[in-house]
Amino acid sequence: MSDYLCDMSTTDHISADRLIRTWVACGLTHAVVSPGSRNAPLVLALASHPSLEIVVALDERSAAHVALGMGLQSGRPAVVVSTSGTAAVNHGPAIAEAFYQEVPLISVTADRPSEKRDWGLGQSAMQNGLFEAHTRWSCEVPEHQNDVNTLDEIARTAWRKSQRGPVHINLSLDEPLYGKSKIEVPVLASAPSVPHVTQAEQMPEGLQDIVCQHDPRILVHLGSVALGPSLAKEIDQLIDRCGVIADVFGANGSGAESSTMRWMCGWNEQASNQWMPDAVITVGLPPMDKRFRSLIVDWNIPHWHLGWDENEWNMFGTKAGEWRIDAATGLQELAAALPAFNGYAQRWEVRRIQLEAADSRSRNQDWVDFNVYRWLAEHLTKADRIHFANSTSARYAQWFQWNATNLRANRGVAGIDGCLSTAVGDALMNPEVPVVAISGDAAWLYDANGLHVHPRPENLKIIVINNGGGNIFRWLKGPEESGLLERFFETGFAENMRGTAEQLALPYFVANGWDSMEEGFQSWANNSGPCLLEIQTPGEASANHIGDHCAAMGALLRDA
Ligand SMILES: Cc1ncc(C[n+]2csc(CCOP(=O)(O)OP(=O)(O)O)c2C)c(N)n1
Ligand SMILES: [Mg+2]
Repeated sequence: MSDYLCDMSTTDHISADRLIRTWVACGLTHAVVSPGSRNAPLVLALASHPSLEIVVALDERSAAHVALGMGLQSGRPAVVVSTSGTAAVNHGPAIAEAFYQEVPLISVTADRPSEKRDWGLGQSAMQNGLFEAHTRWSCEVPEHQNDVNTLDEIARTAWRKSQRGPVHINLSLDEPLYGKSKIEVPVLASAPSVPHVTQAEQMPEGLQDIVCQHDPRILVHLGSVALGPSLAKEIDQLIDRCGVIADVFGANGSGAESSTMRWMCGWNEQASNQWMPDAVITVGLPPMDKRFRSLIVDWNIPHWHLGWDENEWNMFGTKAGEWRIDAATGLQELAAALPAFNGYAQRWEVRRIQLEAADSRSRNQDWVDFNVYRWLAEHLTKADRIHFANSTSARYAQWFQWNATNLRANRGVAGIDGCLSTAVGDALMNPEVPVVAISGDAAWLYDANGLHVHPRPENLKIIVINNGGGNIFRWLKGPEESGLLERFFETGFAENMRGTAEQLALPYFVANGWDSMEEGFQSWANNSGPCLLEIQTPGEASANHIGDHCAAMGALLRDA
């Protein structure tokens, strides 16, 4: 980027102005601000850049998730700015999520001058180092820090470190907060370049030894991958060469099995012995399904993780090493190193075909969540991106083929607290493509604040599956056995979402059976702006159905 000149009037707080201007020079295009006074200098500084898209979000928890959503597709950080006190603390959930998903994000929290922090003033909290555990880098900038070189260095470091996840800057700002000055000086001789250049590694030796064996038994698990395009092409190259399970949040559209839950239908000890590989290679986030993870733990086989990720998880307790390489390139190299025909891979392919046959033979037309998601997968043809909220939505997503370029879910920490806001950020960052958010009722109620934003994304549509609370708690044995399922776990909070939709001025459509589904969906699909389709389903029947369906598939597979 060439020299950057700013001749608008900006804040007279040099630190706020300088940080923002350096980030603009680095390539900042989007910022999210929440109302407050302490952060006014940052807001004035942002507003002095006409090229910036600035979104105002009421709720800081949503604001930070919106910024996370903006970083998803672009791989560039958005800056999210809050005032002091609990406002700042509310950036926490999105920071934790961005940390584990490794999504770029810059959080700037305004603070009181350090000498006044223990005066017991209103709206103050311990903000210094607040997010240290979940940031790639954090920094305290005192109110008297006016040295432009130091500020440039801080801004550049933040920008560079944020390529791998969130950074946090706690910026002290003293009153008066609303003063302006006109600045007409060149900001930077040249914009800082912050490429992340690291040498890709060769395949680790121990893994090479296994790959080079006669007919190796290798299992690749691709989990959720937040950034970049779908890895479907790379996964498809592996299907004939090893066993592959590929999460739709990493490789939507691949021919590999995506649901570990489906893959384990009818599972027993004999199957476990039969399918045990010599090594497991993971890419992206860990498997979603606890049962599948336990299976790999029980297998007790060497595990390599492929990718640049910083998390370095020992997912199964048998970590043999990391293969530090770009995920797409690593998968291609793995495919090239494996023989073109592999007996173990063939058995996987046979199993996948059997699974599909058993799955379709076990289906019926009951009005339950499983069939609703299936119907949506078949009918949602105009979405470029689909965001699934956590809980059963993210799990049903794995069962079906979705007609979209990318599927997303906040699988870093798997919270229900920012799923919609993340989709809002993605939609705002990419106004030219249709974005759909599919959420459970609790996740929707939790995060509807994500729509208290200006401007609102015109390209986002929402579907809420209202099954009367957290249906996932009916998938587990514990809540039911405790006798406390409905009161403390499932806890449905709203009969319907009409009121929430009205409050948010969202056109509202509802379906509560197959008769109303077609019409509700078409009205929703034909509505030109943001709107909500609520699909009301029976919770108990939906939970029973998925259990029965897996059992029916299991019986068919055992007979196969
Ligand atoms: C912030 C946060 N709080 C609590 C949880 C635990 N939790 C997981 S799923 C869930 C219920 C989700 O219900 P809903 O959105 O209706 O989805 P469903 O299970 O019905 O698909 C809860 C409370 C969580 N994941 N994140
Ligand atoms: Mg629900």
